Amino acid sequence: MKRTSVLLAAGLAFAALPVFADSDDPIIIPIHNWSSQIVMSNVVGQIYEEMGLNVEYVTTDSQAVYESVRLGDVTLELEVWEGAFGASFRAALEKGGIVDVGDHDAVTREDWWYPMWTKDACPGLPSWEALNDCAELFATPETGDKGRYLDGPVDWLKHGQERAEALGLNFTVINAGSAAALWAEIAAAEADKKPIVVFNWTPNFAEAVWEGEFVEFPVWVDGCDKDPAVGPNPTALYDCGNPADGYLKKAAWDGMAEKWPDAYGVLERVSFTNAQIAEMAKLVDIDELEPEEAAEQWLEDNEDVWKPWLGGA
Ligand code: TMO
Repeated sequence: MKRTSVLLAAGLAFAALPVFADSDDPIIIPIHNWSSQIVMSNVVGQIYEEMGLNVEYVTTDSQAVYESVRLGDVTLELEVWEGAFGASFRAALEKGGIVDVGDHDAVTREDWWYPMWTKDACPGLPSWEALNDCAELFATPETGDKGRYLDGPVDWLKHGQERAEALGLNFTVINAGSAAALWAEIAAAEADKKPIVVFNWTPNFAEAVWEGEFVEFPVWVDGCDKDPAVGPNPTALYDCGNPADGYLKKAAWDGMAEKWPDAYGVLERVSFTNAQIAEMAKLVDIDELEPEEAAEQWLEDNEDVWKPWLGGA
């Protein structure tokens, strides 16, 4: 409809040619279950609203979202973390309908992590082999004589137990129900400095609260999740850590650039740093703002960062 009006206008007089206007249809932004993604989605959504565009937020599964973007059911994804979502993103790219809108400045890591007091009990850390030698320190009634590893919610990482098996780890992988359960686990262990190993990531607010380190697993090599020959165990998949310097990408439905050209231009220019993303998480997880308020606050404090992204829009 907007195309037609442009073509009609062009036929009448070039001077009257309207700029390609973004559609009035809502830009649909998916929301997941960790704070920085929710705040960042609201930040970009509020920028779009400032531009006069319509925005709708939908809560979706963080793996299935790549299929939703590909089909145009949601318009974009602001936090494609390589460790957790690289495989789903690559699979969607192969099928078509989704585009890589480039990288944030941020460098990411998502993996097994321990608060520093754990190292006092298991001094060979951060090596995964040393962790394995200490497995009994992490045993709980729930895991018997095996160590307990508290992984993230099931939608983040799909192959924790397979990795444990591929590397012969004496650990049982338990999935947390929420990000909050991970923070509660660390906080509870802190009082008596109980050794724990949990899923964590960077950038995140947690690094400003608890000193800690990632476990060093065999280095991630592309294909580790597809080809058993890749990684130290020649007969198993998932025998590598997640990327230690992973990307954080933006993705969009491949119809977005045509339907909302200004919004797409902004999305191309959007790029958050590690510090900015950690701050977004902090506004919710420590300062306890609602995500919408956190986004308002962030926009207010960072005009010099985001105003240039508007470009000519
Ligand atoms: C997807 N996450 C950033 C929570 O690892």
